[in-house]
Amino acid sequence: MKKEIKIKKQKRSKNNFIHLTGLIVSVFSLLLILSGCASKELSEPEISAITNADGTSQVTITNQNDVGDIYYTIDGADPLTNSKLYSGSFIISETTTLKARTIYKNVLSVIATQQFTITAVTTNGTDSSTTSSATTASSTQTIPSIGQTSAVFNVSASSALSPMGDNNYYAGNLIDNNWSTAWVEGAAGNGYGEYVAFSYTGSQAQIQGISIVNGYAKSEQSFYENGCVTKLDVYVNETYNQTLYLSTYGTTQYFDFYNVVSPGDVIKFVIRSVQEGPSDGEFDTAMTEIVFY
Ligand SMILES: [Ca+2]
Ligand SMILES: [Ca+2]
Repeated sequence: MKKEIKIKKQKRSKNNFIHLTGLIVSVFSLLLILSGCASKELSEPEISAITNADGTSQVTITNQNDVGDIYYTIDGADPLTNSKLYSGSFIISETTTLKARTIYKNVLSVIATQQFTITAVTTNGTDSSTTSSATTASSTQTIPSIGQTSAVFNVSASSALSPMGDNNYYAGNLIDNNWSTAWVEGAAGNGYGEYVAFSYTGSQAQIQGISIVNGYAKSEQSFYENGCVTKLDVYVNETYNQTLYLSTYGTTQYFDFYNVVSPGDVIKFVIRSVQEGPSDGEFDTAMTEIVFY
């Protein structure tokens, strides 16, 4: 009997050993899987921004991964874990470069970078003209430049909708840094072929991009009551440069536009297709802001 018990005990301990080995193998596999996850690449975070009426930018950064925290800097340095930890949207009120990345354990994502140019408007965008034809206004936009820190544009349009009540729809509304005002084309039809032209009156400057607020972005209602642009052809001094494909929403959209402009250069935006708003006898196509940076 004693012998039998011994044998049974031995068998049991052998089973335990097998179970223990299985457990170690499982734990080891789990560690391998976990370390595999940790070394996986992290996607860079997505930066989005809304320009406030006072010209400052409300910035939101979104983690594109299931794991990790977002760290960011606004002094040009590459973000690390000793940088600011992102905890919610924030305001940028000075021209600066925002850099952000996702960090999880020892894994760093690629850095997402966005240049913010806080525009200083020194002249108002109100037109003295009361006609609904070509209208002009000028604005000072701060852009990275060669030899100077600001650039001056005059803006004019092929047409503008006639003022209604206290509201006007002149081209100057594109450069007044105010989301409550918009340029609305005044031509018959949906605005195909209508344009706004920015003529540069500063000294030589380097432009890196264009930001556009499409449609009549004053309110959700004004946005849906007017058309917005889906395709905009850009011409520099009457030479075709590129076509911008705009999204049909009323927040800031950014486009690359590397160009050196000299005094007298004209950058023209021609409407090539639109998303029509409801017709009230005419289709009205609007844009709220265009800024070079
Ligand atoms: Ca405006
Ligand atoms: Ca029209």
